Amino acid sequence: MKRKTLTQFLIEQQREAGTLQPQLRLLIEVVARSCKAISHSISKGALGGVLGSLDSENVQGEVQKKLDVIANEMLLEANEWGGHLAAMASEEMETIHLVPNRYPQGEYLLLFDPIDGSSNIDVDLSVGTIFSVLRAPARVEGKDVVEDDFLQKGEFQVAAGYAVYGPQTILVLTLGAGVHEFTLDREIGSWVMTDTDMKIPAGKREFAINMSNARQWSPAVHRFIDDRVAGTQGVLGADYNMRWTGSMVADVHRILKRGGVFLYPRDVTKPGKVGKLRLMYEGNPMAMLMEQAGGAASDGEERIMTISPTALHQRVGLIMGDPAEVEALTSAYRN
Ligand code: AHM
Ligand code: MG
Repeated sequence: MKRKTLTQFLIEQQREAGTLQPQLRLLIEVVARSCKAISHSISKGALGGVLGSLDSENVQGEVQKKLDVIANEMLLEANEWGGHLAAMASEEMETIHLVPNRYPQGEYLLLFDPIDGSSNIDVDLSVGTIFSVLRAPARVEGKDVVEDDFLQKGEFQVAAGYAVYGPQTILVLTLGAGVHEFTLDREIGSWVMTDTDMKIPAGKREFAINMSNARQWSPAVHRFIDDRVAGTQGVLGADYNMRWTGSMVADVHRILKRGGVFLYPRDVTKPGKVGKLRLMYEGNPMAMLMEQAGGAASDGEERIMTISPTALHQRVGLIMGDPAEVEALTSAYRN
């Protein structure tokens, strides 16, 4: 069977399904091409001089890895000139990056985490790139884009996806009608479709959480995890497995392929009870993918996709994956 490339898939969506705007098609192609270049840089490792940290910190006060900055630059440069974007925002930049005046302005806004799980880079474990696409309301009205234009609920995303740089380099994408997977064929340099209409397998007993944060959990999360750790000796009467990679992209990809639930719950010892992960370029795109794959995503009380954002880098509690598991925990939060 001849497999479809990402380009063929996108052209089909544009021509036959009529569901994909040309600018959005170009945007996805350019992001995918950037992910290819990022994958290439990562795979060179020490030989390419790309490992290690810089002296700088990002807006979240986290030490930047060299690759955080390299990947951020690659995404900015590749996306500036095509005429498909009005502005970009990233985990690595304090404020938004407007497309320079010398280039045409497009209708879309792009948000990304250039390297997610960057603590894994230097030890050769999986990392990834996460992205989210919104419409630029200001462009439609002929105005300049400002940061507030980005503060849209996740349900307004028109596309979302991630690349995972693991044993294989894989791109997972949704345009709002199913989730599709493409594997990078390095010999021909193309993204080739390897899975389509992905659905999270139901009822798989596997959870992902950083157990070392237990002191920061709410009683509901404690109960949820205690029940699963008790296994056959507890109320659930079945054993559960745990996996934690330290890269959300890798954990989410595993959940899409073989089920389970991911948790980075709110830290109840912090004022405002915030989580670690960021809503706009981590929570929202992953929530859209999860829901498109038949899963669910919640902060414990509310669907991630309906949270009204108040800041570009706002943090959020995140519980996502198998809808039955998400419901089991959110109902515990309610009680
Ligand atoms: P990053 O975007 O700065 O790499 O941080 C996000 C990562 C997620 O990929 C992962 O789930 C989490 O941080 C791991 O956190 P921890 O160090 O608590 O295990
Ligand atoms: Mg991240």
